[in-house]
Amino acid sequence: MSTGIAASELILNARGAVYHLDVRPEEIAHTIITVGDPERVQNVSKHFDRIEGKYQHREFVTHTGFVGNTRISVVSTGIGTDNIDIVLNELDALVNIDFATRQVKEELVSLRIVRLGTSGSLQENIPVDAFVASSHAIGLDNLLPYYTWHNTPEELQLLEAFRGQVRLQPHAARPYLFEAAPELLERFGEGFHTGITVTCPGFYAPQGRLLRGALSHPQLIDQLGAFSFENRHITNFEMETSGIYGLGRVLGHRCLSLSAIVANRVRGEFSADGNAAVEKLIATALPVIAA
Ligand code: R1P
Ligand code: URA
Repeated sequence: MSTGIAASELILNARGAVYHLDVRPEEIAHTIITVGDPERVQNVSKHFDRIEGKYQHREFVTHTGFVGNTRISVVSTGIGTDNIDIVLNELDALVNIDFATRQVKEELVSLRIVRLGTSGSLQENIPVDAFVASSHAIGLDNLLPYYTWHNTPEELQLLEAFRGQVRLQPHAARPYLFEAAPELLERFGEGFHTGITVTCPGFYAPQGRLLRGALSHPQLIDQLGAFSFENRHITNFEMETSGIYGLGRVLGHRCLSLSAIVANRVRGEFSADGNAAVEKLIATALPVIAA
């Protein structure tokens, strides 16, 4: 029998927990909520009927508990798809690799992963404090090109339209696209705008924001907002969704990203109370996720 995945690849600490998350297999649920801000973890878990365990290492805070009979873990990812690479791989390892033998299990678990985050709107009619459910994610970041994956014909058509309408600088990353898990997306019709979310590799110039310096692509916000293909539009942008949807596809997990809009980039407005909008998103989404 092989010795399994090497110590340098699947890194376990003295507690037998996975390297960055510091969580052991029995400590993680199969329904996962991800949030960017570590402080937001307690804002989700305070709605749990029972908290079973709390774990923390670096910016990765995990609370596992129950809403009714549904066991849920809420995990903070920090900002960006580079952190999503760590969180999605370690969540997958926790359920799909036997830590004793270091072998991939024969029966694989498909996690349900829902991001509850904040985002900037690219449409005048999607105001601050509104909610968006991401039907698709387009990645302008550089994470997924390090993996291989399969797209559906519909995804490839939409991606082709995007590449035709939004011309990025030649040295920028090549955009990629994935759809949400349909069975999760369909639960969030009422009270949510639905559309394509663009994931950017930064908050300032990669989202067309300029405090000082100069933008290489000053038309970015206009071009993203004007994109249209078969009545599909880009609603918003943020910094994690493409990595979650993309690694979800690679590893066989079902993913959805929900956002509270805190900035409207067309109107130049920012929410007067973004924390209240996020709190409302959590209170709205959690019972639906747990159902
Ligand atoms: C930027 O301010 C951060 O906010 C958004 C972006 O994706 C990025 O992580 O999400 P979170 O509020 O979930 O962190
Ligand atoms: N998060 C982002 O990434 N962008 C915004 O404009 C607001 C929140």
